[in-house]
Amino acid sequence: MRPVHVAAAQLGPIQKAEPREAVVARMLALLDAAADKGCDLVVYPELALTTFFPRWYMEDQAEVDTWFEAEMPNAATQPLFDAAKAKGVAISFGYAELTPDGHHFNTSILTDKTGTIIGKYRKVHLPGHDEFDPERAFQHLEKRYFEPGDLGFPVWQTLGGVFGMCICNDRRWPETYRVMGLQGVEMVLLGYNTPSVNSQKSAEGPEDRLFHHRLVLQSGAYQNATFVVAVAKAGVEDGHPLIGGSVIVDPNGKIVAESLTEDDELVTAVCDLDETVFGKETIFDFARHRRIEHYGRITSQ
Ligand code: CDT
Repeated sequence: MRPVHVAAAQLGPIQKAEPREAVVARMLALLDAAADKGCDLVVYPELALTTFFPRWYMEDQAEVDTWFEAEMPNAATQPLFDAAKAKGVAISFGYAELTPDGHHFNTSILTDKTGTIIGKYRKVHLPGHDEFDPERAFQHLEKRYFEPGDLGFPVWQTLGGVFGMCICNDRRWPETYRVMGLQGVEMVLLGYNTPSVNSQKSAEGPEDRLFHHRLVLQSGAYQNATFVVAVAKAGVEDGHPLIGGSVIVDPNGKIVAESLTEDDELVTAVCDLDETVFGKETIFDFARHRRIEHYGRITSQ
């Protein structure tokens, strides 16, 4: 048995005016509750510290940069790292990263149980558009504010297993899971901010959105024999609804725990990483069964 007691720490909405310190206080409350339950790892959403700012069109780069973190930890988030260390709980969360040389990424980090950052991932699949689009019901300007991640899809050995990260739209792409699967990933951590309606297709509402969300997580988990922990920022941010549906998925593709609300909520499960072994050694033994001579098109176009 290699049990990892994991908490998906769903966050309810964060309004544009809500300061990072107030959000961190909410994250600390979830961390405390998770520690009280005996969790080893707490996973928070994508862009956990602020509202989902890519819905807002901005021309002034100085204004854009106010949504980014130039250091991690920083003054606002240090209490989270301190609490993680004090409680002996590993954490993972997403934020907008401004690098010392001026690059902008949609990033997530993973710490060990001492609050030390051991892993960083930068979102590869950036959805949306880079100019104001009057045809859309609302904007989704990730391609304007972020560069595609430059770190690939690494995995990290920690908590007795192999962990990977991806962010929101990445979860819709089979390549995301497979690149980590090929490195033996046993638990994929991901946060998301998914609008409840499609800005270009009003008929696609929350039911469809939640269906596609579960579909990709469950298939990604099954096809790569890995746990997947998917954590929402949910609810209505300044009039813009985001789906909930935070889930923990096992290596059979089954949902073992799911959120019930669109508010701050803890979803927990004890995941035995040894449950990944059967799939990895049988139907998804990649070394024995994959036929890479037929897959060239995947990376050549
Ligand atoms: N944050 C994020 O990646 N959201 C996307 C919305 C896609 S619609 C432009 C998602 O895949 O959920």
